[in-house]
Amino acid sequence: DPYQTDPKRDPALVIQAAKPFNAECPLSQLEKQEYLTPNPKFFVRNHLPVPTGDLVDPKKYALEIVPGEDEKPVRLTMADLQDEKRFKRRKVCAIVQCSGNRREDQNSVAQVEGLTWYTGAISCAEWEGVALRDVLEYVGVPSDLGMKSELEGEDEQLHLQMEGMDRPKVGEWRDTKGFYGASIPLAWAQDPRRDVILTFKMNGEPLPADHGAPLRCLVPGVAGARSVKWLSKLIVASEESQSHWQQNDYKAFNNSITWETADFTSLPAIQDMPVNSAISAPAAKSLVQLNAEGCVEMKGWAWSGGGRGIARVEVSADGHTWTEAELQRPEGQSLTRTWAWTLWKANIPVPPELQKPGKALTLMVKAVDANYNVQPESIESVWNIRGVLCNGWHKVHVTIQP
Ligand code: MTE
Ligand code: MO
Repeated sequence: DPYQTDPKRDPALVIQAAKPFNAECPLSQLEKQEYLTPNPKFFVRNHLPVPTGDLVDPKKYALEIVPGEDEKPVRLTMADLQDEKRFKRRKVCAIVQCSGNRREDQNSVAQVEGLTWYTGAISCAEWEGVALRDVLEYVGVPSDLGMKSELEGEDEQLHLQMEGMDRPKVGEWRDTKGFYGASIPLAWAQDPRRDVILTFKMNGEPLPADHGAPLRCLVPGVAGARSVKWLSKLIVASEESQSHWQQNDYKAFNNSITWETADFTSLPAIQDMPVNSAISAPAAKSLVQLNAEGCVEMKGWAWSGGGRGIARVEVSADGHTWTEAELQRPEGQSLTRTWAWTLWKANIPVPPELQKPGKALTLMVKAVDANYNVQPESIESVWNIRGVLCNGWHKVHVTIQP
């Protein structure tokens, strides 16, 4: 059993698959509205067994960096990376969200393929490490190389490929290149505004095994899949990562495409994520109490990719009249460069005709990001075979306390 060496996990995590281990942040944690998710409650998305042994031993670990085609690889040890005279320490408060978060809502339209995530394939932490751009510059990659390559057009665009140490067995269906891999445009990897970091600390503690120890590349604002854990290699390349997860997964088709008609080469890999939000309290199917003003208290999170902050969060009990929620925005992050989530709460007035014990209520939320992108009303309109990027209005069905 290749999973027997996996780390011990907090029993409060909501397990969606045991081998490989996949579990969401529990609603009991989300409804507390703690800005930083404690490490043991942070959701886990693993495609393979957690690597063990010398490979991940910080004393023996080395990151291999290939600064360009036909260039000699450079190796940096943990001591090199943690040498503060060489690399300035950076801290970034950022969300990781799986592209499949809220997939369960798509299943309610028609069954999709993938883990049945509810609303908890998202968590937020403070990541500490060194800037990827500093490390790339140190190994000789000119700091404007990525940007210049983009200005020359699509064919010339350079990419930063990342490889993990978790490896599928040879011959398994995911054995495209023999490792978990992903890539981002090199221009983003080098852009100081994008805050991409090589991280070895999470919420002030050493990076836990499940989240990529000893070293992870944390890419804020994009699909979780691009934040490669157990990082072994970085490559500056003229093409994207050819891994299964960059090429043949994590793409969102139109809702009439089937597995038979899907052409994965026709769409870009998911990177910056769309605006999304969800209700953390009250829980679905729960009994709710009205307060003296005839309102129900609602709480939740909102987030958008690409650094776009949240402009507005609205809640409703009828889908026609909307009440604005009170926002707890990430401290110190501008609305044009926000990587963390916006937590919200609201007292939502219940229509008088529904203010009766035993009445069924549907509570809903939608968020608007700083670019005025808004969540679509229907789940069906964004439904896709892989169940990714589910960002229709989030709804919970509850009953007024009899
Ligand atoms: N990196 C490696 N090496 N192996 C993986 O399976 N899963 C990715 C990403 N990085 C993965 C990985 C996916 S799909 C997601 S959503 C995030 O890690 C989850 O990060 P977390 O487990 O720290 O929450
Ligand atoms: Mo993911």
